[in-house]
Amino acid sequence: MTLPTTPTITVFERSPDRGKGLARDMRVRWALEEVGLPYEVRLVSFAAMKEPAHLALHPFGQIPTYEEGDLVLFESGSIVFHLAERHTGLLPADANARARAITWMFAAVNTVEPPILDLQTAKFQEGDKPWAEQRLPLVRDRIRVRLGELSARLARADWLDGVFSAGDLMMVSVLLRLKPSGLLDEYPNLAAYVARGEARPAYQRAFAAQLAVFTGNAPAGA
Ligand SMILES: N[C@@H](CCC(=O)N[C@@H](CS)C(=O)NCC(=O)O)C(=O)O
Repeated sequence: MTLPTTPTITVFERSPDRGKGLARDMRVRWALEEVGLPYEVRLVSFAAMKEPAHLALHPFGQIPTYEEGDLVLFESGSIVFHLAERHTGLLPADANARARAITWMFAAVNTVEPPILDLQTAKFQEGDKPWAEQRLPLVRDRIRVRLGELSARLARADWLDGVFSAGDLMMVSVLLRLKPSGLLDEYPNLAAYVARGEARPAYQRAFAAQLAVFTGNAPAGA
């Protein structure tokens, strides 16, 4: 009998968001908690992420990575998809519903996340440029376009396509990055959607685990 291998993920040794749960290991931790899979955590420094040992796992020198036996994955969306495919709880059994949930995963990282990342670039990497003040409102408006469209589609539903899925896990994770900006509050149904995601026990466990790395107060993994 082959015993299942406990997966190992890599996360920031020092969380730049001070444990707010915005780093992308949080999505992977959340997915692991949703499917009830124990995992181990390896902390990496910014310097170590750019060294050969980590670059062998992640060509772009980032976190998270995922190791399970001889399988190595990077890209949070791909890792969540891998977990959702191999365990129950994150993708519906019906083939069409499953395809739609996967579509929402792609929509989260490919359509909704890019303008949100632009805001972070505009604020933190380009905030001192002379044109930064002019660029920020444009970036915010591009986010509003996407939020307006998503808000219209979600309407009064709890989740994007019936039951909670990996599509919601990815979308909520992406939207959470907007919390400090206040933009989410302009769309009450999206703010409530994100709050529903955060209220899930699996999210809470994942959040506590990532916070513990920052505070040093509790076990880092599940
Ligand atoms: N598309 C990648 C993005 C990974 C990423 O940007 N990771 C950040 C942490 S959230 C990182 O490692 N930043 C440090 C760096 O890029 O040097 C994913 O979803 O996993």
